[in-house]
Parts: sequence; structure tokens; C-alpha cells
Amino acid sequence: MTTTSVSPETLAARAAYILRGNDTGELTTAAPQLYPHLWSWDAAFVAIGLATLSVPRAIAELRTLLRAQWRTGMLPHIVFGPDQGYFPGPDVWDCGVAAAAPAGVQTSGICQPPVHAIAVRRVLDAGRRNGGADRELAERFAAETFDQWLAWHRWLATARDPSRRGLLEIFHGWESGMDNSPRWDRAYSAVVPGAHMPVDRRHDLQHVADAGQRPTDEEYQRYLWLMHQMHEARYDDDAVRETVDFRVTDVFMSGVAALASEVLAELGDEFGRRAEADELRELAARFRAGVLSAVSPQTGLARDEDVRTGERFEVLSVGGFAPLLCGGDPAVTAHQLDLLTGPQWCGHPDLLYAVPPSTAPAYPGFQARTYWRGPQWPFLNWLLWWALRRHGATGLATKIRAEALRQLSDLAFGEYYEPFTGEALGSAHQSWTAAVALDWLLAAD
Ligand code: 9WN
Repeated sequence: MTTTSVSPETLAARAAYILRGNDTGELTTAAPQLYPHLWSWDAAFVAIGLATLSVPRAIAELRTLLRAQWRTGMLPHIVFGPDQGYFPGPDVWDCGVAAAAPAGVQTSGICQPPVHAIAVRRVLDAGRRNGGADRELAERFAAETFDQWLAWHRWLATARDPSRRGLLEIFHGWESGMDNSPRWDRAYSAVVPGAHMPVDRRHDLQHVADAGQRPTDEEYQRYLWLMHQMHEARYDDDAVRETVDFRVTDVFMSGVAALASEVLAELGDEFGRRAEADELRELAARFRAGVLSAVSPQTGLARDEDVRTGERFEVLSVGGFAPLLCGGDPAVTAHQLDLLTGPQWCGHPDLLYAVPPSTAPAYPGFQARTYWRGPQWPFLNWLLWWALRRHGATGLATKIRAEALRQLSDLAFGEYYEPFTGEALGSAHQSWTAAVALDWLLAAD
């Protein structure tokens, strides 16, 4: 049951209008002003939303991302379009210094969580539902691009989990997609920029109502310093790992990798790629085991770890629910479901909508209006909904969907939401927010 105060038709029509409005033809910008380029994990959710409107357009979005794949297999976190209004832009990344960077397209030199196989699955399902030319196109696309998605997963498994622990390493908070989450505070406190970084070139503060919704200049100093270090290492995977000041295992990214490897394995089965499907299932098992090994006996949440010091971070972040993405241990799942619905998270009495805040209000680092330090993120609700259904927690999934849609009925399509007042924050007209609304309202299941 959907309990929006606007009709589902109005919400879907408005979401379609937003998503179409952000379409530059070749790519859908993550948001019109704040993010005028394609972001890797945004593009996956965007394709999921576009698939409800046009299967060919959804496929085009994923192909734009794939054209930017590095020779190593890495999918870069940004594919730049012509707009000059984002900092750090392609001139700062300067990925031409990297041997593995793709030709003919400008990208960043880092990655984001590998949610893409879920998008391929969803686009394929939409194509099959529509039948005819859409079905043919989607099946051809999924079969044709399978090896590129496989290369992406293989790169993660080797370059980012060289010791095969089942926990993916990241070298920049941007790689987690949860940039300034308190998950990374301890590791960032050890990052001391060796020179002044040009934070005065920031554009982002011009596009939000107040600077308190975004990371601070001190945080940006560190972000830019890590970029500088990676550039010095010419974005070479081994050289970066040896030299960069920020090395942490990201448990949420690892949970995504487990889930997406399983999904990609199922696609491999369909396309007769048995050996690759087995390999992907092994990867899924490895990442699942890694995530489960990181669960804290103290909080019940999975923990990230500083690779340089071995410290595991006891932070009350939504990232700690990684086991709900990958499953694998019924006792852990049951405990996490209790936690998620309990008073620290969705059951917190002051929340306007019962969807998880990015950081638990009880955590000392919680900030209700600041980015990944407290606000609720609609695309995360979709990911959680999808994973919960897959693992059989359909009742909770249905509740999350209903609450998330109520939140979106303000028609702002905010980047994130203040959890107590419901105020839309960050960018308005954020593409992945509109995209998940479309999927929830228009996809058949
Ligand atoms: C840096 C585009 C991206 C999301 C991230 C989100 C934010 C970028 C920024 O916007 O990050 O990559 O400039 O703040 O944290 O998850 O992919 O929507």
C-alpha cells in the first residue's frame, strides 16, 4: 500500500520529468547544477529508473559508463561531460597520466560501489516485460556487456582485495559514496595534507542552501590531498596502495560486491557462461564471509577497518547494515533486522519517515542536516528494499518502500532529507532520487 499525499501518478510523472530534464542526450547528470556529470553508482540507479520509461535509453546510460571503463577493468566514479561547473574537474584529476585510463573520454581516477549488475538485471527484466524490440535489445545488451561487468568485479577482487580477505579496500572516502560519513573520521584524522590544497575552487557551496549541508573545507583539503597523492602515483593500483595516506576496508562496498557478484553470476547462468558464473559465486562467497567477519559483537553492525593500523571503527552508520545486503548468516540477519526496526534506527520516535538515517541519531557524530552524517538518502532505501526482498524480508521491505514514497511526495526529489523535519537538502532534482521513485511506482514487482 502506498500512502503518498500526492497521487502515485503525479509522483511518477514528476519523477519522469526530472529524470528527462537531467538528460544531456549521452548521459544523465547526477543532478542539474551540483553534479553536472555522470557518477558511477548514480548511473546504475538512473538506468533502473529510465528502464521504466525507455529501455533503450536505460541501456545507453550504462553504455556511456562502460565506454569509460579503464583497461584494468575499473569503472571510474565520474565520467565527465562538457560542463565546467564541477570541482574537482577533469583538469585536476588529469587521468591522462595513467596508463590504464580509457581513450577519448575524461574520467576521475577512483571508483564507487559496484551496484551495476543489479541495474543490468532490472533493465533486462523491464525489456522482457515489454517484449518485442525491448526484449531483444535488453538481452543482447546483457549478453554483450557481461564480460565488461565481469572485468569490473575481477578488478575489485584483485586490486582492492589483494589478500583475499573478502573486504574491499578504498583509498578515498569518495570511493565509498558516503564521503564524509563518520565511518571515515578516524582514518581521515591521520591524513595531513603536505601542501595547501585549492579548496577556494569549490563549486558545491554555490548550489546548496547553506554550507552546513556539505563537507567542510578541512575535509576538502584532505580529499584533494589524497587525489594529489594518487595523481603522483599515476593512478597505478599497486603504487597508489603503497603510497596513499588513506587505506580502509569498506564493509558496505564489500556487501554490495557480494550481492552484485551473485546477481552477475545468475546472468552468467542465463547466458551459458558457467565457468564465469561459478567464479562470481566464489567471489560472492568471499565478500559475504568478509562482511560477516567484520560484525561487531558490541553494536551488531559490520565495521570498516583502517588497513594501516588494524583499528576497526565502532561507528553507528547505515553502512554497518552491509550483512543485510549479502545475507549468509540467519542469526546475524535476524539481529540486524531487529536493530534496523528498533529505536536507534527506523523505529526512532522522532523520525518523520521510518527509513534509516545515514548515521544513528544516538551516535555522538550525528548531524541532522549534514550530508552523510545524519540525513536519509532515498536511493539507499531502494537498495535496502531490493536486498531485503531478495532475502525474504518482504514485510519490512514493503514498509520501507511505503515510507520512502511518503517522503518523496514533497516532489522536491532531494539529494538527502533531514530525518526529523523531512526537509529536502543538498541538491534538488537529484536523478537517482527520481529514478528510484519511478522504479517503485512503475516497475511490475
Ligand atoms: C563526490 C553524485 C555523488 C554521489 C555520492 C555523493 C556525492 C560527490 C560530491 O555525489 O559525492 O563523488 O561531490 O560530493 O556522496 O554518493 O555518487 O550524486
